[in-house]
Amino acid sequence: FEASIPAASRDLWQQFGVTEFQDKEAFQKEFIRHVETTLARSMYNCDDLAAYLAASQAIRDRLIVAWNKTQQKHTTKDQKRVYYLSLEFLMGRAMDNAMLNAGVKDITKTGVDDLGFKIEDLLEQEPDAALGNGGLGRLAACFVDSIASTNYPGWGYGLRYQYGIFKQRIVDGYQVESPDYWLAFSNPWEIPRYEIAIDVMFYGYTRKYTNDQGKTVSIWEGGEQVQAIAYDVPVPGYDTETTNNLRLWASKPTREFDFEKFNSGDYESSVRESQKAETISAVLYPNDNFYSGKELRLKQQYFWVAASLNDIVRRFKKTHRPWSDFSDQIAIQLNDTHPTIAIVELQRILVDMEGLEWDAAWEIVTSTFGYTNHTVLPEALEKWPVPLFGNLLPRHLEIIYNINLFFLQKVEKMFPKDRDMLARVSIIEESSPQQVRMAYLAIIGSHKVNGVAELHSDLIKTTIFKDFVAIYGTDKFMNVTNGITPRRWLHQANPKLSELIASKVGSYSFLKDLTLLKKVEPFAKDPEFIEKWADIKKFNKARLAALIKKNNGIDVSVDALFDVQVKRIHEYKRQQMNIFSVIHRYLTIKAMSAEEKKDVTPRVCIFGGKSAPGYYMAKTIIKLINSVSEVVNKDADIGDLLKVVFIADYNVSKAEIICPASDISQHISTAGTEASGTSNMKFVLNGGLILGTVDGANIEITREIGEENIFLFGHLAESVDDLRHQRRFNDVPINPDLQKVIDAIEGGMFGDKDIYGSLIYSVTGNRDYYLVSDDFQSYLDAQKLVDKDFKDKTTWVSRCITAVANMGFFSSDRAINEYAESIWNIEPVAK
Ligand code: Z57
Repeated sequence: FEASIPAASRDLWQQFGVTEFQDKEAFQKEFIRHVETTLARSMYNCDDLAAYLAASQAIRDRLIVAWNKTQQKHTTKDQKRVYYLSLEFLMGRAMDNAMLNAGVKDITKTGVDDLGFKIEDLLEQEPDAALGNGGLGRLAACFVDSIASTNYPGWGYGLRYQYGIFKQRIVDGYQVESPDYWLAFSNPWEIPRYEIAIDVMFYGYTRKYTNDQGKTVSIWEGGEQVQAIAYDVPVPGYDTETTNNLRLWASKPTREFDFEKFNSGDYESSVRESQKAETISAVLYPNDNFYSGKELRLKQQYFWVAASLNDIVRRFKKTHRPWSDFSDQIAIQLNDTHPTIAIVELQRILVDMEGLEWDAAWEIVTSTFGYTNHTVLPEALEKWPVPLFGNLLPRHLEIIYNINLFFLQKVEKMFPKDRDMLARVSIIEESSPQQVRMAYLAIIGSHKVNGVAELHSDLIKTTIFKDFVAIYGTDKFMNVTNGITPRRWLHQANPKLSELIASKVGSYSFLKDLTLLKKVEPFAKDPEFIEKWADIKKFNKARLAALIKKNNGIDVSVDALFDVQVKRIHEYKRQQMNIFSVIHRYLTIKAMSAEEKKDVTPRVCIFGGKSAPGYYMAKTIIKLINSVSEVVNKDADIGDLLKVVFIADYNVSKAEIICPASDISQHISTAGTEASGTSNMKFVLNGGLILGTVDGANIEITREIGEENIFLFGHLAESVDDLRHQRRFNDVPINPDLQKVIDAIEGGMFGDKDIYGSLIYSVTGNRDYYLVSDDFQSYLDAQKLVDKDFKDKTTWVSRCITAVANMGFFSSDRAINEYAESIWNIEPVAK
């Protein structure tokens, strides 16, 4: 490598090499140095923000040293690597995680303490890195943590959005969005790599010409160029030196922007044009489980994919291996269809730029990619209009037509008698305009396709991808059940519970091998242990109660049952059903005598979650929750028997407070609609029980923890089609308890009834697509059982302990090991 130091000077480099701080004093020295130099402040003007920035700079230095060592080692060992392509990485805060994983939590805590700060206050200063919407983005964050913690060589590739998911405020009961400019006070957790600048083209046209071998080839002449600048985020593994890389791309104008205008004297408009380049990576699209075919979104996808592939190919070419080695060195995982254009881009690089034959190139492509599907909801499946696609990426569209042609020829040979098959599986949907079906392209271009929980993986094989199973056989389709990182979601979020568990396991080894939780199972019957467990739950509930008091001004009792539903607001997740049942509870309590009220289990119903800004129905649900909260909380007849709280701006760092504080959390999607869910895992791991439907990972959680430790209700996935049909074409009466709730809303109990017209119609009309009415009775029955069981505190806590003891399977380390073995074919890097 040209820039490496001559042998004669290397001793000196080694002698003065950076060392990581090993004790409190060394940390404090670094801290003060950063306050006084990096921040140009002093002990006379160092507030919590400056102290957070200085501490994070000191920790960042450590991460960078480890990052360098890891990258050097991985380059030398030259093993196969995985690249995880995700448009979302919902990382949350970095500092606490970095301290924990690097094993410097104690020395930094006491270190800042001596200097006049509280570590908790400093941690609070950090804005969340909220570069994601919900489950899919958080899964990617847990996965990079696990890839590092299990010592696999792997990078994440994503976009460095300047604006993360919007901030949510509640004004007059309604959601109001404001921009999340998370980079305002600089970001110590990234390393800008201005020298890694990759040109990315858009638009233009393709030109055919005859090459040296007399072959007619097509070449893309781009019309617009932007630059991708790399920003590297170190991802430290837990209790290991391995520090992997998350490379996020930012868009910048190219140096030679619009020279013609520039030279013709139109300076201002030339600069204005060039600034447009920066909008590509400016903002995260705020939709979860919903596709909206905006050109800028496709631009983001190609920009990020082109930069990442260019980077990957460049790294591969430095090894001087033959192209046939490509997939022995590189695995690329597609997180949903968002990066599917990578399949086409790699084929283009190999054929158009590197001169490989089509078939040889296609073999490399298909053995490199794996595709993870995260949803069966039709409105979430990406389909790009052909005219839009061909205009932005003309050469890619040609290549897609070729891929499709060869694929359909194969299918025709296999199924000569099935006349509709070709139209059904074609990458191009024959609608007007025609559409490119990205999921089909992803399947055809990958060697493995996986769903994210068992039910979901079965469903994709029998519904949306049925024909592809007939074509490729079942081996191509598999399941990898999601998981969560126990570092953040147990130890960081719930240090007291982690400590209690460690006291019985004998060490914190369960944070690396979560199946060791099994060792606490015998203590589910130990009164002393039960009492300690209950105290910790109470402590965590008090922590959440304080947050609620601060944010909502509502007093809640820690003795009440904390009932939590926090997740993106979506009709399929059925927050509307939850709030309807809260109204039912309110009406029931209101009708009770003083004597009857004595039997009521006091409850705090806690909601949280963002609605996509343009999702009218979800916004109406938020408004209803807040209106109910308003009425119920001030009703003197109710007192502490029922409180309703909507926690604004639910995000990763709020989840870290909320998950440890729940007694019951709700995961109540219509059966077959929630691919997996991952917050269900977080809540159980923190000692709460689930009220849920037979859907997604709830099913596997039940299998692991035992059906006596979960409250399941509702119709099964297999009945959903039929129930929808019944309601659509026969006169199915609405559930009478639900009718009472609707009467109350229509009677104006929660303000202007007209606000809720369409919401009410969505469950009473002849549609009720999400089966709220069909499941309502069974839901209320399950709620009743929860109320009853919560009264027996000892048994309740005992069930929670048993549940936690059996959650080992849901570590994202397990999920990553499954991907590594059955899809990526990669090995951990030895010490
Ligand atoms: C998203 O958060 C998920 C799926 C999507 O297709 C999109 Br777009 C966003 C979620 C699923 O809804 C969850 O059920 C799942 O647990 C999560 O992805 C991670 O797999």
